[in-house]
Amino acid sequence: MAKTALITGVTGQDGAYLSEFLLKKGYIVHGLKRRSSLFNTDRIDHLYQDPHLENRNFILHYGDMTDSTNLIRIIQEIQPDEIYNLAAMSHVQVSFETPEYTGNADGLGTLRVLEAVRLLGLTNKTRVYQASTSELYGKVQEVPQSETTPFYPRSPYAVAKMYAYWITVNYREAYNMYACNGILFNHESPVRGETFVTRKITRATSRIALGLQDKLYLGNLDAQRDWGHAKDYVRMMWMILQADEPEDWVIATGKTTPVRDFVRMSFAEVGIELEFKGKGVDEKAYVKACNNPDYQLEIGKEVLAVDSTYFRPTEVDLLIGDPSKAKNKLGWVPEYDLNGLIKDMMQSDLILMQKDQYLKKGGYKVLNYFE
Ligand code: NDP
Ligand code: GDR
Repeated sequence: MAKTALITGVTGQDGAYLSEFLLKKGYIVHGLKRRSSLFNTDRIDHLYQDPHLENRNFILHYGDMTDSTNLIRIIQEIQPDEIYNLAAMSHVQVSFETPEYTGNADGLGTLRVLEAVRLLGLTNKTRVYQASTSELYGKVQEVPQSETTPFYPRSPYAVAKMYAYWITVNYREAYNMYACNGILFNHESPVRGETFVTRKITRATSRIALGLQDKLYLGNLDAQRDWGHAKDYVRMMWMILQADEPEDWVIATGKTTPVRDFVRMSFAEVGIELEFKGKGVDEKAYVKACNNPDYQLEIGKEVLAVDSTYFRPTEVDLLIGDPSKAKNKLGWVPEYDLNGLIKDMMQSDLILMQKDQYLKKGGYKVLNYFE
């Protein structure tokens, strides 16, 4: 019999990759999507199945993490073998602007899922994966960060996720539920949200190379992140729920890179060498060499400036994960390294931006993206 999974946050980066992965494994996949005034299913449109068809294996339900009646009804209807709780207001900076909502959706939302499983008598059937995060480590206590490193969350997002982490542990211990935290470090892809730093960089690099944008504005260039590819990380979500015992797991590459070097590597991918000058808010980057004849960038052109509006009230300076436990016990071997990730993102964004270039050449107005 095919297994049934429910993915909350199915329209997000990880939801889309995980749906593809589980469908390939023969699962029946149900996804929770929010009502929005415009279509919000871009990332999963290739998986869409006509609701009038019988025997569908990819089924979407309207829902919201802030509405327990809705979560209880859907879980009762589906009786899932596995729940992947990926839905969250996931932007750290935005969480400073919407702290209460973030606490409700990311923190209490997790409780609502766990409690629905318990109330419906599914504790022996349904396994729950909770999307925990390296943001829990926050202010550096120890490097590299492992399953035993103390938490010190530094944003309303991270504090909400800390509640979600511990309520997952508590339901496991109190009710003998199979509930696990995957403490995932940053993972990116061509469908990463456009306002996260990596995608902001690969989009802007493509636009600058193609003459569609002059400059990229960023915040803290010194922050260091352990970046992996989302495709590798969703495979681990599944493996975590297949383990004999429910446990918590760090998933990371074990390497860290400053934001500045991510910029440098993205530009290098299209043959543009950068020179960084200045410090702090006065730091800028200029074209040092342009080795690709397709791009007409002047040497010395300023392509990056720091804008302090992107600084956060409290920052997480350094994340570097120790994935030894997942490597040894689950056989975690990522396929992508940082170069491979950047190549994948740049290739995809160049193609996307070439469409804008054709429009511009045809006399149509193309928008600038600065956020
Ligand atoms: P995204 O922001 O791309 O996706 C988040 C998903 O949650 C979207 O489908 C979004 O819907 C949905 N969502 C947000 N709020 C609600 C709500 N109130 N009710 C229902 N659905 C909601 O995140 P990622 O895919 O990158 O991340 C997946 C999960 O993993 C998140 O919980 C994130 O916090 C966590 N995480 C992510 C990491 C990363 O590096 N990507 C690392 C560690 C943890 P909509 O599309 O309508 O906005
Ligand atoms: P993060 O990702 O906060 O680590 O959370 P993000 O890409 O937003 O920031 C990474 C680092 O880059 C610095 N930065 C900027 N960030 C953004 N977004 N925009 C900028 O212009 C910019 N300039 C510099 C940030 O200050 C930060 O240090 C992500 C999310 O996916 C979370 O949901 C997840 O839990 C963690 O990763 C692990």
